[in-house]
Amino acid sequence: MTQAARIDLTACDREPIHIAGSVQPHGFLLVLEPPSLTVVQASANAPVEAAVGTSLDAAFPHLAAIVRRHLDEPGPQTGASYLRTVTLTSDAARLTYEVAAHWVDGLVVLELEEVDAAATDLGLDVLTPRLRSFVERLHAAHDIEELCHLVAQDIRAVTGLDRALVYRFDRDWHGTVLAEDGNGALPSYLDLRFPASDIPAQARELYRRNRMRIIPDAGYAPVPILPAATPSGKPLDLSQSVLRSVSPVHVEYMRNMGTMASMSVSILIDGALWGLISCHNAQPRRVPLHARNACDVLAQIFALQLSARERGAQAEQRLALGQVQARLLGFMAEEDSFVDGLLKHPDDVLALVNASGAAVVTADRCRLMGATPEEHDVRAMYDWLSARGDTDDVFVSEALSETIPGAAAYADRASGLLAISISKKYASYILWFRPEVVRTVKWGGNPVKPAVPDPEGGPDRLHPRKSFEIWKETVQGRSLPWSVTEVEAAGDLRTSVLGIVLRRAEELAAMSE
Ligand code: BLA
Repeated sequence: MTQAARIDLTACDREPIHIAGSVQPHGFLLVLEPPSLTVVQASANAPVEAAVGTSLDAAFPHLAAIVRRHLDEPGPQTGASYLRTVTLTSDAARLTYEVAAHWVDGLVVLELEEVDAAATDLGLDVLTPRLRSFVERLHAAHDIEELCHLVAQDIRAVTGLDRALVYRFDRDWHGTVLAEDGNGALPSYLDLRFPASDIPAQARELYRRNRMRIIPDAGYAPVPILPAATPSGKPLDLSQSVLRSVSPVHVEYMRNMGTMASMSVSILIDGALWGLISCHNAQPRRVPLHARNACDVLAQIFALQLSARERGAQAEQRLALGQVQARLLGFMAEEDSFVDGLLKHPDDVLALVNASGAAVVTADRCRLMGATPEEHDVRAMYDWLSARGDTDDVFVSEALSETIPGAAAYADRASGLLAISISKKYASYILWFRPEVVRTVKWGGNPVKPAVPDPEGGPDRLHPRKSFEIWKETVQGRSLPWSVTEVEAAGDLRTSVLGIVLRRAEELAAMSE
């Protein structure tokens, strides 16, 4: 797919979005140098009282006292921490703000978002029962899809946005919408797949480090942070900022999608980005900071439940495959040649990795079980594997026709291959096969053209695609993927076989002494 795209998508990965140099206008930002809390940088929309060079104590003493109280407290590991709500009286107005703070290179970054008087406050009395009910429903959920659906519903209820999607990344960083909740104002994207380039690598890394991202109005004009450099001469790192200005490519993407506001919460499992809860509104709309914090808590509870379920499912499969493995060990021990132990129990050999065919191949013999390619094709596969010379690893492929010449001819029997080498000395393998599973993937727009070059010919400027019409792709020549546990089971069998062979060799040596 990527070969067909002639445009260079790595330009997307290179955009330094963490040093945007500006903020979105729904709040203002101050950079303070402790201990004096002198303003060293400010967004151009900050009140005049907090001009660069003044001390926060002189500008807003009440706010300065709040900040000082938090200076020594360790903040959260990721994101800015919400301090509290303050009312600031300046020459221009008397306004109430939600204040967030974080540290960057020894400086305190304060971000103040105006409180929308019309927004409902999510006090503890509202939040606690909601969280309790959420946790109870999560526990009762039957599967991961139901979990995803519940979190989409609750996040949408807390934010009041038009649509909430649970978006999971795959191994290639393409993403699929697993669950959705919406009020019908925006189209459904349920089950659609989106190409990896929609969320480039550095954006994903940023979302891993800062779980919350909000864009209240994709039609905004960025507000510069002045002066551009911190006192140490560097651009201000906005990775943990809540107001950070957005990549222009992404703002355009949102407008093309008909979404004027968005909020994304990252789902991390074991520190890695599993997916996003991505919410949208057709019209501009700001989700207040305290509601975003509530969403972050919901998302974290969801992530814990998710990882517990995924671990549970893995443990169950490990146990089941472990039992098959134990039986096979017994069968192999009963026979003079371990190969006979396997050949007499083809069902268990296949069940060990949920394969539909298998082969035990040595230099002079090729023995087949279940649905396999013809013997000469298996032999060609063996030749290909032995030519690789790598006998340590489990060889895994889910698209054999892309790897082994001529494999397309027997895709119906072997599109997936799992292979272990069972001798350190001679080329001998156990191979397992899985048939082709033809699938139709529905993409949200043509994945071959995820971006278009700048009509003006700008060097580094790309534009996102304009159409998100469903684009169907028929995927051929692929099997169902081998799971981590299945690959482990094959690896364990390899260890056992090598052990048996070694023991037999030692026994033989001892007998001949
Ligand atoms: C960011 N792209 C994003 C974000 C999402 C998507 C969710 C996070 C910001 C947000 O919450 O709005 C993509 N939005 C989606 C997807 C769906 C959705 C997949 O609704 C599907 C349902 N984008 C492009 C191209 C480039 C690009 C070609 O299409 C690069 C040239 C860039 N996307 C891009 C960048 C960001 C981004 C740079 C980071 C924006 C930022 O945080 O500054």
